[in-house]
Amino acid sequence: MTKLIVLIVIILGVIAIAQLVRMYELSSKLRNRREEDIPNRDNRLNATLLLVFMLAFFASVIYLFVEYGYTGRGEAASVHGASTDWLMDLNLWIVIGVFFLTNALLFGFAFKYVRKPGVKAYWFPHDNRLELVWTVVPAIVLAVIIILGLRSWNEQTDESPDEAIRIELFSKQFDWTVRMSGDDNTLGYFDYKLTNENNPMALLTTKTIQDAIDSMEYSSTGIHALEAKLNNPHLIFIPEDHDLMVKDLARKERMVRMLYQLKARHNSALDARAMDDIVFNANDTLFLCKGQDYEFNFRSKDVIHSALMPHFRSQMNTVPGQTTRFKFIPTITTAEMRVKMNNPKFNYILMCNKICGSSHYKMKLMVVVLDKPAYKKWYAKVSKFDPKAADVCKTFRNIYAVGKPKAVVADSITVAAGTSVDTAAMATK
Ligand SMILES: [Cu+2]
Repeated sequence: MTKLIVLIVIILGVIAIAQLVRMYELSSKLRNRREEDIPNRDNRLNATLLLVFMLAFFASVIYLFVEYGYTGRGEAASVHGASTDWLMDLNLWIVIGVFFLTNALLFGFAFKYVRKPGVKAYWFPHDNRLELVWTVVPAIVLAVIIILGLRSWNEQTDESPDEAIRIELFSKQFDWTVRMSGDDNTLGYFDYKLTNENNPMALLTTKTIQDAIDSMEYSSTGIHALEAKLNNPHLIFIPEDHDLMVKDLARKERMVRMLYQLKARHNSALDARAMDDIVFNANDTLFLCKGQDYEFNFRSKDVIHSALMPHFRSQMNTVPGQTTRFKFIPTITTAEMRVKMNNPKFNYILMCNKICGSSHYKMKLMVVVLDKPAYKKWYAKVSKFDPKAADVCKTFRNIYAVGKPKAVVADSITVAAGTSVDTAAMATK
């Protein structure tokens, strides 16, 4: 009912305005005046109203700055975040200056140069000096902004120092998985061809290659099963199904040849790099240490995602088939930030910032920054092999070395010393 009344009011309003315009036209005709002749009074009124609008516009912008802070970002929680903020502030101050200047000129000129009777407008077609000024000044300003921005981008995506902790953030529809590089601080290699349910991150070791070959050859949908089915004289297939099976078989045979090549080239001494990696459950928390250098490596299994950590002012696309990276040093622990924000429930967050599918909104990860002692305690707990530990549900070692934790650690050390030991194979013997 109210909607109907509102609609009627709007329609009547439009009719009333149309009638007013019509009346104005008729009265102009009666007074023998052409429609395009605008009285001076109207011109002056419009000029004054433009000036009033400018003042109201400026006042509202200033009010918003005062009321909400001029960025609304809050404090940056990383060293790189602080430098990014500095750059953002610089940009913002330039924009604010240009905003006030151009709008003052626009409305000020409209007011100052209002049409006056008897004054003819000055014909001003071209001026080289003016052209030069409004080309060169913005060019210099933009160059400065771009050079500074590029410098800070290079800094944040450049190679990290050796002491930086390497962490991989693995994205897929729709979750994040954290892989820490472990005690050797080297992330183990991976190869997409090794992806299966036991090895969702496709980590590359002697054992995972063999597992992938075995599953390709001997699983219930593997090459041998397919061949047996196709060659079974007692089975009759619909031609379409038969074609599909032949295609599937050809694909799997191609794949297994690539896996055998991978196996032949693989250096088992490198297994240890992957064996000490700590892989958390998908959507488990990312723990960081205050004041520590971090290098994040990003990977995607399916589509392009984007890792946004707003409080650290970091964002990086995760691209299938390519590792991307950035680095930062956290400077404020979660506990400190809670005090600063006066919010005991505050938590840092990592969110996907690319619309990557139907459950994109769910793709986030909690981030916790601890101080050094607390972090050390936490790390000692997660890096120690314990298949039953509730907070490390599924480290890589847990999957591939259940029951033989000590052997793995010992073998890793031997490997590090230079002897070639097949740690993965030993671990599961
Ligand atoms: Cu996503």
